[in-house]
Amino acid sequence: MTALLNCGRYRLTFDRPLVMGIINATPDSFSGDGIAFDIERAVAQARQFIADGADILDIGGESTRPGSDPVAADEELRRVLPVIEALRPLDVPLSIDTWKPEVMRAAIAAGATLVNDINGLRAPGAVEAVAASDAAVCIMHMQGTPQTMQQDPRYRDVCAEVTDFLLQQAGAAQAAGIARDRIMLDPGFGFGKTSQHNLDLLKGLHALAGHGYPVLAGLSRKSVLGRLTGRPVTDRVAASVAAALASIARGALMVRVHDVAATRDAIAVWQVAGLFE
Ligand code: HH2
Repeated sequence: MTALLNCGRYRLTFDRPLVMGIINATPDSFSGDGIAFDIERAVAQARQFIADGADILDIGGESTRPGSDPVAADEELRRVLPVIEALRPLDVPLSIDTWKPEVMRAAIAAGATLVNDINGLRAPGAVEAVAASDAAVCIMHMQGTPQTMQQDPRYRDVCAEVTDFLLQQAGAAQAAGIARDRIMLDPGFGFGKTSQHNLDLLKGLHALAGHGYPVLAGLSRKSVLGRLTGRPVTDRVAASVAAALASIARGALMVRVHDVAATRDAIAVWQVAGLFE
């Protein structure tokens, strides 16, 4: 049976791996791709991503790189709402990357149909904000907060702990009225994890995918790839594409990427070789 995700007026079917293109409406994202307050550039980037084969666009107004401070909800809204409004006519599913219920609600009202929550629906009111809509949700695992998460993260068994958390949050979401076919899970590569934790999660991704929820993987340009290759963030496209393919091989149905064209090309070759069944 083909997995699917109901995102408001869109129904995403995973008969092939889907690609989420990242639009960072921020001044300070870790990979240097932030385009805060430049709507024309956001629209141009979105059009290019769609032409390159993106299935969904993820719009974020708060950098969550290690050590970053949260931004106030009204500032985040000032960054993301004009972008959502400008991209809505492009008729591609839009995701809002936020953990704040007020941003979720306003973004959904403006046209977002997926809530991508790095905080895993833990903020008070977050579950209710999604439940009150017909949007889908991506529940991500993070240990700690972006300010502190890379200060000596520890796990007994990283795969088991991440999976337990995600299944518990997915259960709570369903109890609040969010149907199972509106839920996607993400282990949160780089969020409160050492390089070894990230690699253990990548190798163990099949176990998480085996629970029946679509899994999203976001390794694009992340520091674990810098550590593996010795390359700076500006020079990690090849490693990011390989990481996307590796996560698909391990069961991810969607990859969150900065480099849509390169990722799509690689997936196309991967598919004709019969590597995605
Ligand atoms: N990673 C980032 C942000 N949001 N959401 C999900 N579901 N999964 C991820 O792995 C993930 C995410 C960090 O990447 P980016 O948005 O490029 O950086 P920044 O937070 O600095 O804007």
